[in-house]
Amino acid sequence: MFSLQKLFRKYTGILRGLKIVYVVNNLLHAKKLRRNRDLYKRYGLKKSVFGPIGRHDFSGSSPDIPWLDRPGAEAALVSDPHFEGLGPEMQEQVRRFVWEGYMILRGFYSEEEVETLNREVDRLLNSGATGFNYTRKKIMDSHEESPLIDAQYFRNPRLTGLLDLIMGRPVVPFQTIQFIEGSEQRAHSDSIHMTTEPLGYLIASWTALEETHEGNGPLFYYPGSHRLPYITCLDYGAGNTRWRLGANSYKKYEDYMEALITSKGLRKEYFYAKKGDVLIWHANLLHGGSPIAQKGSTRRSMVAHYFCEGVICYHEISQRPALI
Ligand SMILES: O=C(O)CCC(=O)C(=O)O
Repeated sequence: MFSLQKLFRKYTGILRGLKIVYVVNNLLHAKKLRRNRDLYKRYGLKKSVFGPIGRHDFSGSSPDIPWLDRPGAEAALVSDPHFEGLGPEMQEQVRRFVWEGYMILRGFYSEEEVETLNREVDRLLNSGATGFNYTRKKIMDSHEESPLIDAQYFRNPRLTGLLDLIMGRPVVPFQTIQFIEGSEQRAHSDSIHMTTEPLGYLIASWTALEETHEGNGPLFYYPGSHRLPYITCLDYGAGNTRWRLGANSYKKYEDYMEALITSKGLRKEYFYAKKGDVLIWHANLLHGGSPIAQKGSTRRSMVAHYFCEGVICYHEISQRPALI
């Protein structure tokens, strides 16, 4: 069962567009998905927990908004006892998250911690315990093969404690992605990939495992873009039908976002990071990876995504429930 999941990670063919394939996979993971029954009931969703799910299943917008996205968020933040306990530098970063949708933690991991992680990823790759998925860029969920990655980086309590504070509820570690070279991914928000109902209950951390510079495809983001409306398949004409995902749905999404960025005149910033720096971004912050200008250069990094407790988690692009 588990190896089927692994096989599909590398597969790029026609099956990826058929909703029934995901339903079969959902049934193979019935135990995980049964837990969603109470959540579906709570949010008034009258459908099987094993079937496809998408934004179209929810009517209107939920009144439940993450606390740092609400009007008056900064005032609420500064009067929170947990915020008071942070040092001035961290406080400034958390305020930045409210207004700009990201925060930067310089030197969060030491040089030694970074090298330990790099060695561990190499060990997993060399032994065949892990490998690249169908994108040929991403190594998915290496924490499942490595207690070290799981405990010291993915579930690092210094990090998850901070994420709990930012989200206003406990986070649920969902997935990790290791990169050896830059992703060269066009601008997107994570919310199209990992969606929640109510919206906004996802957060990501990005850790530099190598210095980034103009040549090796640095991460970029658009400060403040998290305050734009959430874009879903309903907005860009994904072309999904009852049985199939729309052809080139993701490409259509990327084109739509590019046009949106131009029409809004959004300002692009680059994250020039040193080893061990961490960037945390909001579910709706537009970001991506720059083209690799120096061909062959590496840009080792690790991304981790966290959902929150008590919300429905799914994948808007592939219209399937998240397997947590
Ligand atoms: O590391 C990168 O270049 C981008 C990663 C990314 O966009 C993501 O994981 O959502």
